[in-house]
Amino acid sequence: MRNRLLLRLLAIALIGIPLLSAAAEPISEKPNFIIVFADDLGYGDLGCFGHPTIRTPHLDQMATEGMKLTSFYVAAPVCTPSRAGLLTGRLPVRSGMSGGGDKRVLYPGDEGGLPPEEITIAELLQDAGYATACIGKWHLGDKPEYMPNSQGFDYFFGLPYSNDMNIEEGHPRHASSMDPDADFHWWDVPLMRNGEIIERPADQNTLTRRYAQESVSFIKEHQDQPFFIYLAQTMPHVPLFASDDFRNESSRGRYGDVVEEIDWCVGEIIRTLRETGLAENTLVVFTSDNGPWLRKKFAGGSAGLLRDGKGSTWEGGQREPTIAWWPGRVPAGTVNSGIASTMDLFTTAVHLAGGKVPQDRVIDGMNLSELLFHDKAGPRNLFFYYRGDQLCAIRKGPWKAHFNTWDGYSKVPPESHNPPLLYNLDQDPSEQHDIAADHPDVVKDLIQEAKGHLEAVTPGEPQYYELSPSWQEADFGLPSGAREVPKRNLQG
Ligand SMILES: [Ca+2]
Repeated sequence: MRNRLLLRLLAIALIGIPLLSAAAEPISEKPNFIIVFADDLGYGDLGCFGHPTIRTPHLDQMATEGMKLTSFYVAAPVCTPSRAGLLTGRLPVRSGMSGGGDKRVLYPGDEGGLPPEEITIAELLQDAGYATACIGKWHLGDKPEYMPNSQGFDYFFGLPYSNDMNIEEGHPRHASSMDPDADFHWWDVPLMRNGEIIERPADQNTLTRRYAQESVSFIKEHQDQPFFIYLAQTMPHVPLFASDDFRNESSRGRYGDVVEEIDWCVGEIIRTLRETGLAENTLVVFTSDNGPWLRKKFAGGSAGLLRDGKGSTWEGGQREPTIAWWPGRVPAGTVNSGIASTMDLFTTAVHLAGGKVPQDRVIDGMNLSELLFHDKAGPRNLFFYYRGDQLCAIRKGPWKAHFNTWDGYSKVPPESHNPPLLYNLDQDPSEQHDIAADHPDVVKDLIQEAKGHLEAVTPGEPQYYELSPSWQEADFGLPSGAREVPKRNLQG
């Protein structure tokens, strides 16, 4: 950083006085990017998003110094497709990473993974001269050709998949994952550094602390070049583990302990950015990969005022508590309700790094610079909600139409809606009052948008599931129950 600053000052001195006025213009050097991606954290689980007892002072401070985004969506309501969407800037259905039928996420040993021909944000930033690190949970294929080091990351430290996988015999999956006194030996999950397994089973009590240490080290080691850190926290996905300093400290129980340690981890990163003088040249975005896993009861989080949680295309499944921080660039203390998505982080980062998004494929991401740096509405007016490879709902401005509804993990069977349910999310963020009958023109418009979208989308070759039958039909069947809804799946 100091070298880069010196170079800039030297350049100004050599070229002459007229350029001095340009020094006040947006910084021309490449900013650093850090994306902190919690796992299964709900919209209502942070102090600054309204949780009454979970203490998140560092995230709250980030929000005070930066921006809260209150209509920020992930690309899918479960782990694998959500991650694919963020890293590729594309709806997961395009890369064959959406899930479908009964299979929503990848499992250890699966043949498929994020296809190498997909272009990740890390690959584009690597090409632009960035040092790139993936710290935390991957979950986009555990064969070497799909792992982070093959997808644009110079460095990887973390787990190849979820922390509740590879459960040992004799520990019933659902019950054991909710046990606040769970033993990490119950899950035979490997901890890896680049291609090597360095610990198995991973001592999950220490993961959040070690992710913080790894992030801090990476920042310090790469302060003289631009860097990108994708810090995908393992938790608060169950099972829940916290280190000694945080265990039994939160009145919210183990879930609170875990979120408070993640908050501490973010605080360590911010502190390091300040100490190294990099704060004014680093965009940090905190969000979550999907909503809270409500089925896990006390071990799952809260979507606050939003309906349902993980696994569902109700708002609680995909709208995430999001904070953007970049002192001097993201206006302090702002709250922006513009529609935005993790896929937009791809496009925004590539733009800020001086790169170009790929032209040979559809990119769903949009550049959020106006929203983030000028607190404007932003470019996105539409959002498509997929469950697996099925389009279930669409948002346009404040309006959201549901064609299929299906609670994330409940035993209530799925329902198709013709006409679709219609909600005004500005006035009814909890999706309680269907007003389709009062707004036939809006309903008609949203049906047209959905049809147009489906006609234009080409699903990628499925990587770990069978494509739903409706994709093979010429007419996608909206708006009706014609789109076949796969059977209930309680896995995550
Ligand atoms: Ca998740």
